[in-house]
Amino acid sequence: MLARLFCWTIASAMAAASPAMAEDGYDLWLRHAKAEGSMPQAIARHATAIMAPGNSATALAARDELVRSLTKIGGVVPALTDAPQEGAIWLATLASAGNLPVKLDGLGQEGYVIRSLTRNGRAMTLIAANSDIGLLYGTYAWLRLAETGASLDRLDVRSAPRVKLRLLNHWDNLDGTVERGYAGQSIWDWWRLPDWKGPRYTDYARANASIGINGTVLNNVNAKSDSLTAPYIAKAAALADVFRPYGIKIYLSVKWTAPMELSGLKTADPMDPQVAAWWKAKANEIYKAIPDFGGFLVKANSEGQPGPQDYKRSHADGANMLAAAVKPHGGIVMWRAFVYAHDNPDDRAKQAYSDFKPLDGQFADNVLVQVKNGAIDFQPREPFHPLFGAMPKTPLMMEFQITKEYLGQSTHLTYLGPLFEETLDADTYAKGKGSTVAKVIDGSLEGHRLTGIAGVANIGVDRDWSGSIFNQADWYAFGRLAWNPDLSAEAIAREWAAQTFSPDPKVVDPVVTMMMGSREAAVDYMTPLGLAHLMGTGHHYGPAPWIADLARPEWNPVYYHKADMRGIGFDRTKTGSNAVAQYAPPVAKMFADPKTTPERDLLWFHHVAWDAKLKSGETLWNSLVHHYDEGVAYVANMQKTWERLRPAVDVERFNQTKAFLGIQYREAKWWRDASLAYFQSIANRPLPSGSLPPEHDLNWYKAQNFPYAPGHP
Ligand code: GCW
Repeated sequence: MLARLFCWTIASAMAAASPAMAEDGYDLWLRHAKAEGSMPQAIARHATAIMAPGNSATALAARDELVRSLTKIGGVVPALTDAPQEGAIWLATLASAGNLPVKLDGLGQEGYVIRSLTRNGRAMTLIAANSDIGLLYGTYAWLRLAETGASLDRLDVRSAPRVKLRLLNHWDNLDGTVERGYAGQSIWDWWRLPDWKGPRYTDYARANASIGINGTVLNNVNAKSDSLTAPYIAKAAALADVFRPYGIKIYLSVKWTAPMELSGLKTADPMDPQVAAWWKAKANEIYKAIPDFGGFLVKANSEGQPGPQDYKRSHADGANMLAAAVKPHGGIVMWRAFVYAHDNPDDRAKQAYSDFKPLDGQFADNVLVQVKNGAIDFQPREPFHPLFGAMPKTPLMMEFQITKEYLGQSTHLTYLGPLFEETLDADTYAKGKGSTVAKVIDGSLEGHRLTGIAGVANIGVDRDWSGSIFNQADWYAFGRLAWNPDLSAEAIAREWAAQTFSPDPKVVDPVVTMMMGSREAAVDYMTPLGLAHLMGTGHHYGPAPWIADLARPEWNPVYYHKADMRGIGFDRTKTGSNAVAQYAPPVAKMFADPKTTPERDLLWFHHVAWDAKLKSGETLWNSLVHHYDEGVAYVANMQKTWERLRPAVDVERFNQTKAFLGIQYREAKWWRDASLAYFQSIANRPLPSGSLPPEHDLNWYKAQNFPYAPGHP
């Protein structure tokens, strides 16, 4: 014990002696700024010492995290103790403590209890769990409470994750590029792995564990077979070793034709015994190197990727063959439902449902079907995907996009918490009122035990990890909602802002206000009233609603907005594609009628006349223009709010956000002006009074060209 204490004292003294680190965002929400006002005393009173008898790598990580953070917050190194002490934090599992004064039933392996109690006459805080990983999660939860200004006197918290698999999906390529990545190159240094395991990997694991993320898919769903070769398995194993103490398992995306590409098999037909044997052997090889390997993620028969349908087999045939290979090892398969075929003329929004709904009940018990939040593709707003609630016998895994392909890429401040929340709260009515998407995902609606949620990561080698300080909030919000889908986006924003900037309400309140309306603002300046998919080709940067000449109809923005002399919008009712019929009857009925369709989804489901009157009494055309105006005005307001925060935020992070808000303002205006220039050329109506004409004519906007926009594969 003394030796341990000694090491920590030296390490912390060195940390304290080093010059203050630049506020470059590297520390994320684990920044642990020196507490101000009465907070340091309040925290110190409840953290006089740490009693942490466990000695697994995970238990030590929990203890070290406490020492590290408390040292930074209070400037004093907390002592380690073996005996109860007034004000100590006691980290205990049943195994490490012998017996515990709290009940841990129902918490599973990952849940925790935080309880203020008295031990041998001493007031202490117990963090207890059934396993060491629960202790680590409890430790982060206590720190979160402490740093967001919660009272630490009478704590009585019980928490367990509602969703079993809480995963990041990295769209990282083996050459270091990141598909739809706006935060620099991949953090996986494949070239120097497995020998060099830089410190960033541990910090990545810490950040994820602090918000409860317990798995990561290392490579792009547009996968290369090479990631399944022996050298790459060894590299993945090295990462798994770093992540293991933090409760994070690794998974790999696989390319369907890997057996042909790597071993010269003549086919990848899932019913071919040789193919099945190849995958079994491959799974055995992986599990030998990574005994707790999580499993496979598959994008098949989607956007040019090969898959079982190439052999006239179904998605279920394909998924089940892979599932059999990982099953003996406890692995799972996540099979993506993001499909739309080049030879299917039906509404793109209907195709995933049409393909997958008939397969309900056919998937093996270790398969999850991974469904994007909406039926098209991570747009600023989409109604919830009709598959949610429609496949009761299959565990459906949510796929959100944390990286902001369609919401302003790296620079726009568009907090995604409200988007995630809106989808999770949506009512599918699959089993009557209250059958929310959250209940589909957490398994409670149909009694599924295998449950999952994935977020496409926004992480790269940028010092701030996510391309901007505010993008970190999207990663944070994803993790927090994955743990508990009922948390509110606003509460999460408050936590994040307090830890990232300062718990002072004078900072938190305006920051949260900016964040909470920011996604709606992006909807307004990009695709208001249910419009979608109007961005530039390929790189998806900026507006291009006029594009009409791409080979596949559903690649063209005009396919989605269908603006003509009469009006605008995609008729998905009976008179159109009838996509509404894919929803449960009460939802279908609501979406079938423009009067009962929420205005925010209006043009997603209906082609509406330019002069139709909306609820506000305005015509559709005028309302459209006003939404564009409001979106731009919101960004201008964020700029003002941020300027007022100058005295409260360090220079480096203040300046980055200020510069990015400047870019956002320019681009919001560009989206508005270009879209209105184009739609006005079709609608032929004047702008309502008070709305300024676009800065340039339509041809100017059409001539913009961005060959080097980032993130484009
Ligand atoms: O959103 C689209 C992206 C592609 C992506 C695809 C998918 C990984 O533009 O870059 O490919 O979705 O989710 O498979």
